[in-house]
Amino acid sequence: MRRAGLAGAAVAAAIAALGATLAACGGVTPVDRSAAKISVEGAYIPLPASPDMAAAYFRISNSGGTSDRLVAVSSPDARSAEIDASTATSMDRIDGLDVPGHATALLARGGRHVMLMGISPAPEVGRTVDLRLTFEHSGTVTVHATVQPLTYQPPK
Ligand SMILES: [Cu+2]
Repeated sequence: MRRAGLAGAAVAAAIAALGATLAACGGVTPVDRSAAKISVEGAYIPLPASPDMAAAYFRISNSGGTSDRLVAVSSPDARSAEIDASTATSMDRIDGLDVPGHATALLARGGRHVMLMGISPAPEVGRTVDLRLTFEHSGTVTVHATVQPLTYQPPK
């Protein structure tokens, strides 16, 4: 009886130790459920051939723990604005753009962009065009996009 008791205790201790190890390895890491925290950097517009149609590019960063989504765009300096996604052969309007927690979403040449139609006054290099970006959780962010020469390459 006594031996069995000791063995049982040893097994119990081993199981407890194993349990502690498992607890340390998984499940204990707190999940970051903090609110999305959006910032927008590096907004620019390559000088368009005509004020009727221009593309704006920028980087959206989310330093919060939960995702957010760009759901609408507008500009006080343009007749209309929309979110587009380019492919090799076409350009399609998209409903929105997800920005997961602790991640960035890049709008860049050849890909996603904000299309601006009817910019007034006509864009000139060095001038800024305001963009209003509305996010599902973070509300509306106003961004000043700088008009750059057509060949401009943003810093990496
Ligand atoms: Cu477009």
